[in-house]
Amino acid sequence: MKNLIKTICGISVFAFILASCGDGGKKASTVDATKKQGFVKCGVSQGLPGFSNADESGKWTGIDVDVCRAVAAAVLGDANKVKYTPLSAKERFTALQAGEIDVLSRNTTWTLERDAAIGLTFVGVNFYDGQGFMVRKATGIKSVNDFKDGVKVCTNTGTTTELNMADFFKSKGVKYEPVVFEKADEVVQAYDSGRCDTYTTDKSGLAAQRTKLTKPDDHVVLPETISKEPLGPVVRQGDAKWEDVVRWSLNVWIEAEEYGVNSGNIDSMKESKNPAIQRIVGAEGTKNGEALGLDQEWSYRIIKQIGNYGESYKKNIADTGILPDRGPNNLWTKGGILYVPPVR
Ligand SMILES: N[C@@H](CCC(=O)N[C@@H](CS)C(=O)NCC(=O)O)C(=O)O
Repeated sequence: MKNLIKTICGISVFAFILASCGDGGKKASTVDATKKQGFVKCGVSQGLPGFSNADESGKWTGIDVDVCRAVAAAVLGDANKVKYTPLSAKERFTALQAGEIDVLSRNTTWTLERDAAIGLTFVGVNFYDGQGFMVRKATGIKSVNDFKDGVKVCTNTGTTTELNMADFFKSKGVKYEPVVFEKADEVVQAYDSGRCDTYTTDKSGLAAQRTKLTKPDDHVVLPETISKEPLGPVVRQGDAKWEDVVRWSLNVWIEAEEYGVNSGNIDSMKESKNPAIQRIVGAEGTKNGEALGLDQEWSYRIIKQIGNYGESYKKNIADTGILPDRGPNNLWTKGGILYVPPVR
């Protein structure tokens, strides 16, 4: 009997949760909470140059940081109104589930399990990546096919990297020795000090972390890519209004580049006769802000204060020498795969 009551209670609690969250969450209110607290609660990495990285004064920059800045510009009118919480790969999802942060923008791969089974929602992709391997040039290793039994592999725990690495070596029939750490800097140090034969993570991560090695030029990233790592911002499931705000802040940032709207020309673009551009800049009579529950200037502020996606890429990733070539992260109109739904 006791058990039966427990079960019934269990179900009713579950049903209650479903009833309150299962309507698509239009009434949940991270947008309102954000306005009240006056800043966006943004989860970032513990330091990954080009993506999310703090300088000595504590100023965060990077293409992942710019996603949170865009949301702050849209919702609060000021891209600087962001509180950053640095998180390891292992901590990041619990922090979002627990409400410690409201958006996770931290080189995080969109996978089925993360999207469907842990109460989270991926809103899009801000960087298309794939997993690679870095080795010391002196090893003479030129390809992943050169790895032999006993190869020591350094990486981060709580990542897709760990899983892909296991799949990869299994499929090759190579016995490998994983050397895993929670903090990325521990991985860098271990690899730099020679504890591992290779360092594996997203290729963007390898390019960024290579800059931290004692002698970056002594190392090379192998040509093969062993996985798909679409990286993008994540929110909690069940708050569709917030999800939409984050998704369309990301989309307009990318679409602005497609239509040649940037931080330098946006004021003159307000006079454009092209309806697509009028929608992107929030010109007179456009209704996108209203649809999102924001004002008409939400997208204007994103582009004016942060610039478009291309400007962010150039500043954070190309000009810093991390990945000068845009590769797949170029617009679909320029040979890449960046393609966002239309802002209309
Ligand atoms: N994209 C992969 C890997 C993400 C990841 O955490 N990579 C490490 C190595 S680049 C990292 O970001 N470290 C930075 C940090 O922990 O602050 C995932 O989502 O699981």
